[in-house]
Amino acid sequence: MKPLKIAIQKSGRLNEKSVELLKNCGLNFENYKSSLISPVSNFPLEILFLRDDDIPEYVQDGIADLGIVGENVIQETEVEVTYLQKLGFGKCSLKIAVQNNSSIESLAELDGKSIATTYPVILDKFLKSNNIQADIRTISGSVEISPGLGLSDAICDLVSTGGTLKSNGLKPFADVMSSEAVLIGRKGSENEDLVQELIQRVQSVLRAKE
Ligand code: PRT
Ligand code: ZN
Repeated sequence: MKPLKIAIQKSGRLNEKSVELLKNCGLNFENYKSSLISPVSNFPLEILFLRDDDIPEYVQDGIADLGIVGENVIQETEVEVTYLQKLGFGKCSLKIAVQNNSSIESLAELDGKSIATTYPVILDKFLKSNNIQADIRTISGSVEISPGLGLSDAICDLVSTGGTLKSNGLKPFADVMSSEAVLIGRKGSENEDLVQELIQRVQSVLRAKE
């Protein structure tokens, strides 16, 4: 039987919890930092270690059957995947924030302003649904320093503790989306029985934690 493949983050905020979840499902595998693919010895499954941004497309295109990734990444990449299970870790929210001394206090006041973000797709939809015309400046990181450098009037970025906003003199004022890690799959997977068995194991691990 062809083994299933599950894609998880190679390193970063979701890696450790994803590995822990799979181990708690009773899956035996080596977790070498150097390997990109790890076979599971007691279940027909291979684990692919990837950049999180690539996971939704790998699942959509059938290179992986399942994936663990933040909802924010799925929404931003606009792929066709199936949400199978929320996983309860990696919780954060995508927020719009401005400098503490900014005069901008409401969503409507963003009209005509510039917003720096690494999430242009999600932000664009949010602004359109609120009838706001703002200039989205897509950058690849360190979004928080953008207003201080005079590069934008506001930012749109992920927030968990709020510490990063605070230490950069920023205050959040609008929630764009909330996110957590989710298990994703694809309709019409060749190996539906194995997929179902894995989902059930994940769900019983989550139930045991409640
Ligand atoms: O290398 P790779 O591309 O795989 O990883 P990455 O650097 O793109 O992502 P990573 O590891 O930073 O985050 C992976 C996922 O974790 C994200 O896609 C979210 O779903 C989730 N997550 C949860 C977060 C945060 N919390 C979070 N706080 N992702 C990023 N942050 C950043 C945020 O961008 C900001 O810079 O942390 C900072 C704010 O944190 P606080 O605690 O100061 O508010
Ligand atoms: Zn990434």
